[in-house]
Amino acid sequence: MKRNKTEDLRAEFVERFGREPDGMWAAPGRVNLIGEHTDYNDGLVLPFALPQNTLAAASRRSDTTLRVHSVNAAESEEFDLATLAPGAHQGWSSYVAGVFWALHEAGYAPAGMDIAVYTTVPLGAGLSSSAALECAVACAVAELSGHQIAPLELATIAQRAENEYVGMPCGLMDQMVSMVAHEGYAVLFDTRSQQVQHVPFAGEHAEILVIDTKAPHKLVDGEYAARRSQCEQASTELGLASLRELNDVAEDALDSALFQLSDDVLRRRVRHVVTENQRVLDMVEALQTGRLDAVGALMNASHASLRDDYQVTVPEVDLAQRILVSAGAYGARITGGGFGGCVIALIDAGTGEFLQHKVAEAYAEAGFTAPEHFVAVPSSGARRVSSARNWAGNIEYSA
Ligand code: GAF
Repeated sequence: MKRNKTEDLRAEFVERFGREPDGMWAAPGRVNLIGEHTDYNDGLVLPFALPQNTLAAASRRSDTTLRVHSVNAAESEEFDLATLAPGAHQGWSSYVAGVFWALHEAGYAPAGMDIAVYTTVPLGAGLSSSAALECAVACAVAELSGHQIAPLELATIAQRAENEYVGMPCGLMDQMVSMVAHEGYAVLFDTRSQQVQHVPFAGEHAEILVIDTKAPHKLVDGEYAARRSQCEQASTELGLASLRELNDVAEDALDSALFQLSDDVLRRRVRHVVTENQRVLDMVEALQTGRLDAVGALMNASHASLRDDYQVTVPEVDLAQRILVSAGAYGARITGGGFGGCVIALIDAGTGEFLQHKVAEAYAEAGFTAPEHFVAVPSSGARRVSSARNWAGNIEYSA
């Protein structure tokens, strides 16, 4: 029988916990095509799910103990569900425990559980490995505890785990795309109305190349929180419920808002958020009409805005973006929260190796760590990948 990662995780689960898992769930990481730092401003985002995902194998227990094992970290932890408290501990297991805590806070009683997790989402690369972990665990725990929870609510519970238990004030984009994505589609998510539209992504001629810059992630959480509070301060100064309101009114509303603001940093942040929301809408239209040049131009404009106004790029990221565009990509931009992480580029299918080679050359010349790369294919959201009755047979599972 050919082994694959689900079978490996099952074997690891059996070795750790001495019994079969009741089931296994998968939830993906993501790239964001456009709409960056808009999700905590009631704005628009357009991510798609990666084929790389986190698997959670789980079995229900009859007590209130939570035992978790991470294959990637080669570590195990044990908690009593009755004593979970935000901020009590850190590291990968806080994302797992946080989901139990947030489910409880939302009025759902999670059962005690044995869980083993394994991920193929690159860690710390801005591809949303945290949300993938939260969502895989949330699906497992909800189902095994006997709760039917709609994807939007489960995504919100996962976000609450990250916001309040882990202490990272993220928006809802990453959890939402991880829960609801469809293969071949990007997810247009309006974080204000909470409406989702599935937008077909590209065709056979174009693809998304992901360059993992390997730039050391420094100050990520602190700088992210600072951006978020600057946006809140700007909204307060402008008397708005959120910056999204500036997209609802006449075009010159942005100019007059910028004029009213007290300092230049706030002006830059607001200009980024408002123009980025418009770029999301323009991107959807460009995709729907197959105008790859227009898609590329919007990616470049988003990158410039994130570099100059939102100030979340680093030299490795800017270099990769420049090289990709000058070597033939339609457009390129940083994806995710920033301060390192990945750059994505819209490219002609089959040109990825050539383009990544150009970036690697430039990195070597600049003395940067060698980057990694892959072509991202829009993939499915969270799902159960196996059922208990499959475990005994010679069935191959795929995640
Ligand atoms: C991180 C956050 F988790 C998201 O909510 C989003 O704000 C993103 O940064 C920036 O667009 O991935």
